[in-house]
Formats: sequence, structure tokens, C-alpha cells
Amino acid sequence: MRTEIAAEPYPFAFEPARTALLIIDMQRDFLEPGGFGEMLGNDVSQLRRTIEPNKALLAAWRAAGLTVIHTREGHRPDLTDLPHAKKIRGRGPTTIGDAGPMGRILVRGEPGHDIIPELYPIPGEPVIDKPGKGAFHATDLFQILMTRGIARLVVTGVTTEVCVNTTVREANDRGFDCLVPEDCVGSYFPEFQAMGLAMIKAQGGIFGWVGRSADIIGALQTT
Ligand code: C5J
Repeated sequence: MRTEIAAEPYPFAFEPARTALLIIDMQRDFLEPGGFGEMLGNDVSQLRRTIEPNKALLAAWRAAGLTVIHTREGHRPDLTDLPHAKKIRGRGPTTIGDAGPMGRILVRGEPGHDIIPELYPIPGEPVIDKPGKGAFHATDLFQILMTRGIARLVVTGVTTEVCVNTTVREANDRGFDCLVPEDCVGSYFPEFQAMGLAMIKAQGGIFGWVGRSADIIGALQTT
């Protein structure tokens, strides 16, 4: 059944059964001290306000029996998928692959690479391991969405202007309509949060729609 919710630049219409909740990189490395986010000089507490809204949306999405997909940014333990440019970016004393308080930074299988306990995937929810910022680059996400007949995405997670924006742009070019609930995405920088959302919904929704999780949850409960 098709439903419509308030969003900018205009209402977002979607068929829940053909819409996936795509949760981007809600990993300890970005949201907890001692990980990749802090290594880059960021105040990770800035992102933590996204946890409760994501929890509520995830619970509603699961209760409705809809598709949930999680992503994690990170690299193989041997770092063969880590471009040199990414390894040395930032010129910090500690870089991707080095040891940190939550294990090797941004490396698959390490504690810091895992999804935060509050939003931990349950069996049946695909987890996409991505080496880049966009969730479509060098992953099988597109194949999974096609197999499940997904036409629209609700994209949440961190960070708004980096992996969320890159993924929304990739998805838009592949023909998916994307809705981004603003309370479920976060940035280390308030100005990038605002501009990251503005860029998505500008020019008639050039990359997608921006809404709020309460409206999505309300629509799921009444559909
Ligand atoms: C970053 C991400 N910010 N998940 N990654 O490096 O947005």
C-alpha cells in the first residue's frame, strides 16, 4: 500500500514493502571515543543524539516487517583495499589500520568497526561492508536491493555530509528515491549538518527528500 508523508521539498510518497531502511555506518569507530572519528580530531559526542531516533525508527521498521540494511565503513585486515591516499589523509600520528583503544582503526573484525550495540543488526538484516564513503562503491548493495524489489530508500546514519550524502547521491543516480530523516543523521559539524541536508533537498529535491522520523513512524503505524 502506498503512503505519503510530510517532507521537503514536497511530500514523500512510498510503498513500505518496496522501501528499505538503510542505516549508514553507525559504528563504534564513529560514535565512541578512541575510534576513527576521534582520530580525525572530531568530538564524537556530536553524533550521539542520532541514536535514540534511529532506535525508534528501526524498531518501527522491524515491527512492520520491512527491509533493513546496515553498512559499515572499513578495510580488510591486510589493508589491500585501502588506497594509499586514504591511509595518509589527515597526516595524523595514528591512521587507518593502526592500533587504537577499540582495536585496529577502521579494520573489519575489530571492536571499533562493529555497529553500536543500540542498533545492532538482527539475523536476516544484510550488513554491507564498504571500503569507501558511498554504500554502492565496491559492494553488492545494488544487487541486494534489486533482488528484494526495492525502489526507495530511507537513509539514516553518519555522517550527514560524508557517507550519507555520498550514498544518497549514488542511489539517486541509480534511480532510487531517497528520504533522509534529519533527526536520524548526524555530523561532527553543525554547519555541515545543515548544508548536507540543504544540498539534498535543494532544486526541487535534486538528490532526494528530507523529513523527520516521527512522520515515517506515524505512517508505518497507520498503513
Ligand atoms: C567518514 C562516514 N566521515 N561514515 N565516514 O569518514 O561518514
